[in-house]
Amino acid sequence: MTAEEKLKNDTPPSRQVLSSNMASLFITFVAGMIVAFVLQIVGVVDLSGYLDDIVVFGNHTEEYTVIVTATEAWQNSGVVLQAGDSVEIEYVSGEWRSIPYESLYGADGGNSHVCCSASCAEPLPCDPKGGLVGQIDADAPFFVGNYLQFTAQNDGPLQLRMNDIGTYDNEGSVTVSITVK
Ligand SMILES: [Ca+2]
Repeated sequence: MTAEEKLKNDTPPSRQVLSSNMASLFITFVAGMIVAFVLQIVGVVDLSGYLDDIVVFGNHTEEYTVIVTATEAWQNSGVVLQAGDSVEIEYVSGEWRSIPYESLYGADGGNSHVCCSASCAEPLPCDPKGGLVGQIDADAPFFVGNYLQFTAQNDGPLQLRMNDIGTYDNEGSVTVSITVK
């Protein structure tokens, strides 16, 4: 009898079963993590931009809480809209700024610079650089600020960002609530 066989014989059956179940659970857990990771890599789900508090009500109203960071360009909110959806985006909390040393402000952009000339590269040059802007898929961007209600004109993922191109020197983040009916 090898040492391994002896160990197995010496181990009570109940412990062998427990050990087997634990191994199955662990393998299932690891497999689940791998699937979630792969889905994130291929863009089927975006786990980075939003919290896990998605609530679905009986009347098909969905609420999402999303964090938008100042230092990244367009961020997938994780909310996929369909044409005809009634959408509300509301600033909840958080502060950010589009350049160092200016005062922090919320999603309305405070008194941040408005560029508004032919050379400007912001998504919406005639709105404050520090304001929250949105976009469905790669369509025309729109200003969100502290609150926006609109009807989606086309299908696609809702994307959000600060209305600033030079994101490298930005700071902070804002949290918004998104309601889709
Ligand atoms: Ca900036």
